[in-house]
Amino acid sequence: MPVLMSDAGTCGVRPMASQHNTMRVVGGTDAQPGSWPWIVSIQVPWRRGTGHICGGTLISPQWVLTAAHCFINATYVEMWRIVVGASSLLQMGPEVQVRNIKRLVTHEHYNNRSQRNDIALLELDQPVQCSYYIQLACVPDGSLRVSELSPCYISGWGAMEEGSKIRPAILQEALVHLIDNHICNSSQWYAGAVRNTNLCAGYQQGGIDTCQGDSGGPLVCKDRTADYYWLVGVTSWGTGCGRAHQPGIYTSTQHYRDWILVHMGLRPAGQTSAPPVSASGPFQKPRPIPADASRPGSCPFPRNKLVDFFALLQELLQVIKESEV
Ligand code: 4AZ
Repeated sequence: MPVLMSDAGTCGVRPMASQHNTMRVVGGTDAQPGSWPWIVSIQVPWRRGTGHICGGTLISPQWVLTAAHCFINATYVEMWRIVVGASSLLQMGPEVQVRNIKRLVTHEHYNNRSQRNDIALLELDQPVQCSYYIQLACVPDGSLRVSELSPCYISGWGAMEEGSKIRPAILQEALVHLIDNHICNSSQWYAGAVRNTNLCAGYQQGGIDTCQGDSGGPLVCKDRTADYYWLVGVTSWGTGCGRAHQPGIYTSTQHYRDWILVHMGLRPAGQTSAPPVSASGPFQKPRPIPADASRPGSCPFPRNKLVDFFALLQELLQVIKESEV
């Protein structure tokens, strides 16, 4: 039998994206349902409104990657809600799956003054089932040349204006540019506060940015050669929102891939990854973080994407056949 995919399934695909033109956050637009199938809303049920406080990203059926600073002074974390597969937080359809947190792992060297190592993992009480609305993001290793990727997108249910207390019901998305850390660290910008474990993304002139409530959520970039997305950043900090020369700062996930694997129990501590040459370089393949072998739930490649692929292949064969006669 021909094997089309590994047991680990897939990551970084947007099964619903063909349904809309791929074309707030500040300066963003409403995302279509299923546009960003790895984003989750982290909610504190006893807070007013939806209780949304941070975003996060599904990286395996039972694990969410988010920001450590979302959990400063957190209490009763096991009662918080993780909402997966949603677009509107006020009208959640049958595609939405809600989980509780079984375990919170914040980075052991997170510093809340410098925001160094602003990264955390959440283990869900039950794995989610992947669907057209729920997919895993791909976490790159150190060999991916992230600065060469584009386009890149931010998304979240955070404030649409700096200082605003109103939160959008519908997920907001925006296109952003990666900005070189040297530029971000110049004197009129962040003057050296941006580390090499950070990414800087947005616009020199401001206007489009993440904001309060977007923290922990994804910064993703499309692979250069194929139709899938890499989770390159976790929304971390910035001065205000949408200000000129003060773009959003993200925790660079590729620097933490080993930390992630160790804390998910998938790699013994101390063992560092030296990816085989075939798996490295800009053409790194999208590898989902493998699911715990003792538990169900990989993310199968979406059927409609395979159907699209075979339809295209058939068309191509037809063209070749016709050009031969
Ligand atoms: C925040 O407070 C926050 N403009 C997140 C992102 C940015 C600023 C603040 C970036 O969670």
